[in-house]
Amino acid sequence: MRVELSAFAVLLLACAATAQPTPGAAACTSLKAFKVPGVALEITKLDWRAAGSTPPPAGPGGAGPASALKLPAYCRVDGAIDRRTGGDGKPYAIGFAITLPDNWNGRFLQQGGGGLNGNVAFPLGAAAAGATPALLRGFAVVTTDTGHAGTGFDSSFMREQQSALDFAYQAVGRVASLAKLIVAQYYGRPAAHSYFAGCSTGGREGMLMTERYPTYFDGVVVGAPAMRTNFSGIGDEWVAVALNQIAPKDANGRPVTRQALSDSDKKTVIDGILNQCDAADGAKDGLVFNTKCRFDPKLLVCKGPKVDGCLSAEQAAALEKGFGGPKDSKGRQVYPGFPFDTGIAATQGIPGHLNGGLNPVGPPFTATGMDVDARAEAALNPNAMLTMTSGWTDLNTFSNRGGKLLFYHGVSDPWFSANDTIDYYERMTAANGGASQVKNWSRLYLVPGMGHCGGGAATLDTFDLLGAVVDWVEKGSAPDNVIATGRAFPGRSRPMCAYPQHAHYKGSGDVETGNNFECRE
Ligand SMILES: [Ca+2]
Repeated sequence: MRVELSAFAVLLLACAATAQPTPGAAACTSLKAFKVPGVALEITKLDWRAAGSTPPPAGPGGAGPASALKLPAYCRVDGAIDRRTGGDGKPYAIGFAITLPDNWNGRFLQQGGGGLNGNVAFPLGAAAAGATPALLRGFAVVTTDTGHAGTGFDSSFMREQQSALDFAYQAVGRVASLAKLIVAQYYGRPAAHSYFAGCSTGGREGMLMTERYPTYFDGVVVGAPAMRTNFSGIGDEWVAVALNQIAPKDANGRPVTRQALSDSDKKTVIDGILNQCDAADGAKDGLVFNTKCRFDPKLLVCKGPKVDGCLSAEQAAALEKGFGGPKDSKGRQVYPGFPFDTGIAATQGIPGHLNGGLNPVGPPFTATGMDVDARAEAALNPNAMLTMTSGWTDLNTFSNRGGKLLFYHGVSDPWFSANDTIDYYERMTAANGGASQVKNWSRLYLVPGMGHCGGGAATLDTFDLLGAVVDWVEKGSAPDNVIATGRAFPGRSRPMCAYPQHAHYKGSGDVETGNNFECRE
């Protein structure tokens, strides 16, 4: 009997061991004692969750289809590095969180932030990951507040020296190093490959990883990077100013930017863009893939009096001026213009420029004039320059060690112009041996109809560039066959073509099917 009991006990233990995933809850708790010599690290919370939980609703920087997701079993570690009292007397620390799935795929992903950060987003890895965020694929995922706590666009932390440096570039590097050590400790071996993916501020951080930390990551996905907000702000306001000059005024005498064109006029413009450019990619499908097509507002000017269905000469001129971007008194382009695309009258998310005037980070743009020289001069203040990632283009350490870099940008993005990312990509290409070399490790994808980092009434904004960069890094398989789909067009697919190519209809076969499109210049 005693023997039978012992056998039973062994069986129970075996069952418990089987039911207990590896590394599991106990391993999660054991990270409490994790220390790195010389690092002021606090582990503030350890939380193991069984499979089937759902992530919290997406907050700033945590974009993704969070609510419908069922997460795998994971250990979440929350922590803080370098807790201190700042030069402004306020408390600071670099907050971070890392999710460590039981069923680990051997990979590490750092998730980029959003806006001015200031919060630790749920480490999910949803950016450019199609329908399956990184955590669900088995990546260990880390996020960080980059060194300050804050909400919205309160930028007061930028006046505290170390906090500004942390937001600008130091915190992401520090968190990357530390997270890799936690991963190695938890699983008993380091991650085989490391990735970074983010959009907007997260895109800027991705660029940092190729420019300032070129040995840290094997693959980086950069979406709509906030690479020089000091200049994009001038570009945004420039469009509003051009429209304000012809806009009706409110009761307080302030121009109402979004009424420079009536709803009917906005439709006329969008229809005009489609009439002039939709078929330039071989298919009249509501998506303008051939961004070389130049929409000309002048072709929409009324032949007689202004009526619905055509534009006044002043409206056409304002569009041309606004979307052409600001130039200084010497004729130098201070910020590229914005492309004419089908999402420029968007009302969802950050409104398109035709519904603009609503400055995303401050009061509405009501000016009817702009001293571009003075603004360009002011943009060069050291604090604003600190966060610029548009200058450094030679990525030889990153590329020579096999790093792969993918960019994506919505053509209808009203905040940061896709043209500015094109400009960086072309300068980066020139600085790294030209297109014949750079195509071996970097690509840029333009997404027609897409707003800032996602969304749009007519766009295919679901695509898996995370999987693409993994395949490129680990299998040497270049991202030539990435497919985009989207809620706006159920059943439709298109290939993602690397700039300067675009998805072009072959001329026969189902126009809904991506297979019937090819990449052409
Ligand atoms: Ca088309």
